[in-house]
Amino acid sequence: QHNPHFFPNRTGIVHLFEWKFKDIARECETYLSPNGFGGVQVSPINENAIVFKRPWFERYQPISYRIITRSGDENDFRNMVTKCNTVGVRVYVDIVVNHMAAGNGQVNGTGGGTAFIPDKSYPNVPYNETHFHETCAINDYNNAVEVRNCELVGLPDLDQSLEYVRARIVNFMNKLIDFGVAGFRMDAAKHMWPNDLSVIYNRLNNLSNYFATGSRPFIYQEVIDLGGEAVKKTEYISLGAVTEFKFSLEISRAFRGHNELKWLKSWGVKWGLLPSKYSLVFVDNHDNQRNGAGGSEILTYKFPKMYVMAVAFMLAHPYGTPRIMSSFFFDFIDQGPPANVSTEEIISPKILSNGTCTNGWVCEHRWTEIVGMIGFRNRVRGEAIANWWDNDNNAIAFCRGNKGFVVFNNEPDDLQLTFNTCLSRGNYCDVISGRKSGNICTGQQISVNEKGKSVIRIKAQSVVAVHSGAKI
Ligand code: QV4
Ligand code: CA
Repeated sequence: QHNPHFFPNRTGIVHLFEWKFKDIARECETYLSPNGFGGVQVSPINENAIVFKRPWFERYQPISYRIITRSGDENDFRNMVTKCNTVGVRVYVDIVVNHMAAGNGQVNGTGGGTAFIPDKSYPNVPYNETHFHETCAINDYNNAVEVRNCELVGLPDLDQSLEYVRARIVNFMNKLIDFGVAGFRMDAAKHMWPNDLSVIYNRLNNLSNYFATGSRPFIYQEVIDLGGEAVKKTEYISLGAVTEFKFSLEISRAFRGHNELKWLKSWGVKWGLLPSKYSLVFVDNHDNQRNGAGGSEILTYKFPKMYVMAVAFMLAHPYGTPRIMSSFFFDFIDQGPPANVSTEEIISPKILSNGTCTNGWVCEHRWTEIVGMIGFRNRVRGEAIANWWDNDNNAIAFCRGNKGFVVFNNEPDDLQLTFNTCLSRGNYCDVISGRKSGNICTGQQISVNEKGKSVIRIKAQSVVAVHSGAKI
């Protein structure tokens, strides 16, 4: 359950946060597939509580396991999964089964269902109070029993040791597998017992006929472990991959200038990160781009220069399975996705002629630098890091075999040097400042001589990346 099942020569999971299924289907066909992305993570797809002012976080408050949210209904979801698989892009679903919706009295759901919270009654599953742990709050993260059996921010806590609860979860997940999903993000995995998760995962079907016979779902579990708590990320790695929040924090610290880039020479397990195959990596996610888990250190779209460098490093380096955050613009933490003020329907991203998004959507995955590095990662797959260079401070460079070369300059001044690129003689397009278009570069062109050497100028706080797929 550690294999993401990407199609050959594809990589990266894009989290299309709060996107509608119809828009995701179109994005698979028109952008993600042609540009080599591996898959998409969708926001929770099951019926959720309608919360006043429609904050994004209402999607983490389940009312039932019927597929109906502001992203679309079951039919839209199925169509999307079929379309994305057909063009070689996998779908991963965010699964929220640690808890159900909170509230004071009756709560209404996005599919017309209701729940009565004081009785822990969710008739459209159905769950009643016998399916939950006793009410208690999580206050002490040094107490694993409390973390697993009490309530995360007051959300009624399901008891996954019960056969009835396990069966509801397994049936929901198996339905999605049969629709053709490739796997799952397990929300709040820290708050569930590894043994219960193990039973649930083992009862999941093999993947559908879009996959090799006998394929198991890819599972990546949300366990925030920055050290110092009772629950450890290593408790979950035999079950599936784990979201590596230490990666997010350390990479953000480095490219913010709070830790010299030269130290990245030993990036990986030596930094206390999980072994690569267990590690789902990202610069920011939908939580820590707002607050929490690393807080103010985390780089996001709001710091574009440093963010691009960090994402480029993540994609240039072979460690982990990378996930790209694709956000909507926000001014305050709870702000929901762009929506029509009267109908509250989510507004689709509009794509401009230069390929970027508008209508309130950031679409980091469409930034030239980020999509360019997806192409780089696909091209250098399987090639080791070679010829590490650094200036003993905040400029670093390395090759990936003889297929790719990348240099990062996080110094206050531009840098110009002769580098050994490991590449064969010829002209290459920098995939950060532009791309290869026919026989020209829309950005910087890099000439490599017969010795593999090239004089390269890298602006302050930027990256230059070339690979054999962008040779002209
Ligand atoms: C409020 C009070 C509580 C009180 C409760 C009583 O704050 O003290 O007990 O009312 O009813 C929202 C509100 C929160 C509110 C809660 C219940 O923000 O103030 O509690 O609803 O009404 C997201 C948001 C949460 C949000 C939640 C449910 O981040 O703010 O809570 O959705 O809508 C830890 C965990 C980790 C978790 C992370 C945020 O280990 O697992 O916190 N991350 C995942 C998701 C995250 C999501 C959840 C888990 C919950 O990535 O997005 O929380 O599904 O680190
Ligand atoms: Ca729990």
